[in-house]
This record gives sequence, structure tokens and C-alpha cells, in this order.
Amino acid sequence: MSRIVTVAAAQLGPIARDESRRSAVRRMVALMREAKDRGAGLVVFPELALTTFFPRWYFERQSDVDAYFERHMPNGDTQPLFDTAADLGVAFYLGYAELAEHDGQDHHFNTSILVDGSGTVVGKYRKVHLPGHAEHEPWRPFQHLEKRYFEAGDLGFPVFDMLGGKFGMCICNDRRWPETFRVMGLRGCEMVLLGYNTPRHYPPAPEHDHLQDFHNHLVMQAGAYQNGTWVVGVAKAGREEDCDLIGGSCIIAPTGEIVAQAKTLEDELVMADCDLDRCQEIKTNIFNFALHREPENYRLIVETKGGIG
Ligand code: CDT
Repeated sequence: MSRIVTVAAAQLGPIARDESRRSAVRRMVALMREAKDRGAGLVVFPELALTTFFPRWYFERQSDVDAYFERHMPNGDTQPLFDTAADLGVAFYLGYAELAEHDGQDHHFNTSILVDGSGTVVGKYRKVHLPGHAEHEPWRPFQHLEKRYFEAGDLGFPVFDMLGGKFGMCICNDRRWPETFRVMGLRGCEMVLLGYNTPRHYPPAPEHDHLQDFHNHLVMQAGAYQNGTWVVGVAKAGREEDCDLIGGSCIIAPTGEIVAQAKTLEDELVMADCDLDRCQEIKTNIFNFALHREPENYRLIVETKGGIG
């Protein structure tokens, strides 16, 4: 049986601070319909795809932060995504800010879900690597307050069976950490779906601004090759509220090669036919884990956080 999944990386252009969720969802539904017309079975949207990237602002009142979060998924605003998926028989990945309640306490996560072609949630991931800072730093031209507004994810890096293959998820900064891909690789992942919002300007090290696109592809291509998995990286791109976000959404083969890439910084579909069986080219050869890994020598990776050097 063929295991070719036609994937659409559904890049979004900027979402303004005053743009409603309904409007963002309308844009995503349009992309989903176009993707289906072009043969897609899976559509991948960016990180925090329902609103502007709100961690760029410091909010004193928690209620102003909570306004960007979803207490339920689906909800009235996002139901059209689920209905369209079921209508078209298309699966999707969606990034959003999740407000979960456990034991009477609110918990805030930067979350993604995997929804199958019947509109059913089949997997959830909560961002593990939260970048940026926890306190207001007025010297910055814009804030990156993910460490203030979110808790680190508590679900690890699971993989899910769907469309005849094994799918994993991660979110933006997670892609810079090889452990992210390796844990999913060890679970046999065949396609990693990931959304991102990456400003071109990095205030603590502006000398790296010109390397943002290079680093974006470097880490995703390495993650794909070193684990023999497809990687679908999807940006929210363009000038969003005076902050330039890189684009570069792409689909990467298990060999590490980019097979399709965005040409714009706007709403755009990037499509590829991805043969999941191609993962074996790498998984049974150069990165045959069972044959070549030496985990006894990697203990330090889980025994220390900051290093000992
Ligand atoms: N959204 C996200 O994780 N963005 C970070 C920006 C750099 S750290 C401030 C990223 O790793 O792309």
C-alpha cells in the first residue's frame, strides 16, 4: 500500500493585533480548501495561528493575557476548521494558546493539536522549550515573554498514528534542540510537524540577524536527516505589528533536502508528495539507531541541564 502523504505547509502572513480569530480562521479555511483542491491530505498551520504573536507585549493584567488563550478546542471561533476538515477529509495541525484547568488552577501552554480527516483530535503537544524572558525588559524594541506567559509542556514528545504513518509535533524554538527530534526519532516518527513565529531581529545578539533564515533551515534539515524523518516547518511570516517575522516555510525529506519552500511572506501553500517509506533510506542505514547508537556514552544529556564544563 502506498504511504504517500500529500502535505500542505499553510504559511500565514501577519495577523494584526486587532484581527479577530474568526478572520484568521477564515484565512485558514480558504487555505485548507485550496490545499484540498491541490490534492493535500494534511494541512499544517503555524504556531499560535489564531492571533497575533502576543508575547511581544508586556501585559500587567492577567486578563489581558488570557484573552489570547483558548479554554476549549474546538470552540465557536475554531469550529469551522474542524467542520471543513471533516467535510474535505483533510487532516490538520494547529498551533494555539491553551488555557487548561487542573485541580481548580489555570495552566497556560503553547500547544499544537493533530486533527484527523474526520475532524477528531488525535494528538496534543505542549511546547517544551520556551524561549525569551520572564520579566519586562523595556530596552528591547519588542518583548519575547514566552517564559512569563506559558508553562513548559508536560506531555513530552509523543508520536501519533495517522494516515498510515507516525506523526510527531513540536513548536518553534523546540526545533533548535536536537533532543526534540531524537526523542521522536526513537519513537519511530516519520513526519514532524512544526509551526513557528521567528522574529528576524534578535535583540540580545543582533549580529546574528542575517543568519535567521540559515539557522531556521539548518536545524530542521539536521533534525530530518539525523532521524530519518520528514519535517514540515510552517511560519507565520511578514511584518506583524512592526516586527518582521521570517518566512521560509518548507518541507524537508528524510535525507535533509528541502523539497519545497515558500516564495512569499504571505498566506501561501507549500506542497509536496511525501513518501513515508523513504524514511527507511536513512533509518535502516546511516542512522540505524539499534545498530549504531551508544547511549551509555550519552548519559550526561539527561543527567545535567546546564552542562558541567
Ligand atoms: N516562537 C519562538 O519560539 N520563537 C523563537 C524566537 C527566538 S528566541 C527569542 C525561535 O526560536 O524561533
